[in-house]
Amino acid sequence: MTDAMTLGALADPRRYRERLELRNEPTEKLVGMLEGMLRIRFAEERVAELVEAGEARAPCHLGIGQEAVAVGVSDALRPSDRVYGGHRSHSHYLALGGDLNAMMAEILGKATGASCGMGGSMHLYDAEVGFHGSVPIVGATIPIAVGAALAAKMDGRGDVAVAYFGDGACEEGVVHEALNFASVMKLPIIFVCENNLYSSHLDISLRQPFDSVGRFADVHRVERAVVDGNDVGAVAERTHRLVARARDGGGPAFLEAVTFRWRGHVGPKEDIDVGVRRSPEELKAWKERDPVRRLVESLKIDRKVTDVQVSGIEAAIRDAVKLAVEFARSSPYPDEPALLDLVYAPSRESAR
Ligand SMILES: Cc1ncc(C[n+]2csc(CCOP(=O)(O)OP(=O)(O)O)c2C)c(N)n1
Repeated sequence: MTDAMTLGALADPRRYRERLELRNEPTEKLVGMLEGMLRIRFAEERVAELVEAGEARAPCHLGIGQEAVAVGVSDALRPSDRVYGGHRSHSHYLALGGDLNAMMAEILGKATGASCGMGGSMHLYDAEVGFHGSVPIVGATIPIAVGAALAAKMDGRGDVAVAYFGDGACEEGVVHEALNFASVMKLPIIFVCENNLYSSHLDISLRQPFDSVGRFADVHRVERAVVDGNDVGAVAERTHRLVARARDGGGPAFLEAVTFRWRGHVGPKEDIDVGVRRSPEELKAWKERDPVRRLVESLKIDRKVTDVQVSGIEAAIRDAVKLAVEFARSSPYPDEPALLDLVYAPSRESAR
């Protein structure tokens, strides 16, 4: 058993709780990251309430607690990059600047939603910000992201593709095919694995001989990095390096961000009575490694961002979330013809 196989202290929720090392990042940028994480957290907390109230009826997989990964990764991206997600992708979409109104409307099944109300929480899409889609089938967007990386390489403009997935997805063969192909073709893609130590209700120790899934990158000669996924600055710093390398023709990379989701696999509850080995103590410990709290406390100490400023940011984001829900509620459901009209892209003839 080597260090390359195991996450060690990174998987221990009693570690890595200290305030963040903010390096020389400008305060403005760090506050932007805080806003990004709060936007995701408050939006998802509201989604949880809508699910509990029976108003949101599509299955919703919440990533509360994992916000630093998407926000850190997105810091290194530009709108012409091509990003793909999965079933737990509210954060990936929002961190790129995905439209909050369109997300809430999609979750409520409305025609103004990101997928015209046809897909729900797991079918988000906003090509303008570089989010080219999420689907529920575990691992399914990874080969599509590899194809997008091949296209980006052929276009020659230095764009990259990003595939987000979880540790459970690494148990799908397609991940290994994708890593192999990306390596052989030296594609500009970053495989971002949010290792939250669970697949559905199963702890990783019951599914894998080792807890670091980044080890799969090694065998395909793909550059690999492991990072504390609850440290937004560390995620951003690592991603910047890997993205710069990929833009420069250096080939693919695998970023394993270690984190934890506070809610159950699907739905609003914490599921401490469902998960195998998911205990109240473990969850409590992970909540203390909260990526939002760590950044707020660090900002307050190092940059003299005041409580009043933080409260102002929180209030503005809560307002935006409230307005998004109102927008979604007041939007119409898709009309009947949309059921067939939206199945295929328009033909060239009808698009003319
Ligand atoms: C191909 C396929 N197999 C199984 C499922 C059921 N399923 C949905 S999410 C999930 C767990 C995925 O775990 P992970 O990839 O670690 O992501 P996380 O849920 O932790 O974010 C499973 C088994 C599915 N949607 N698709």
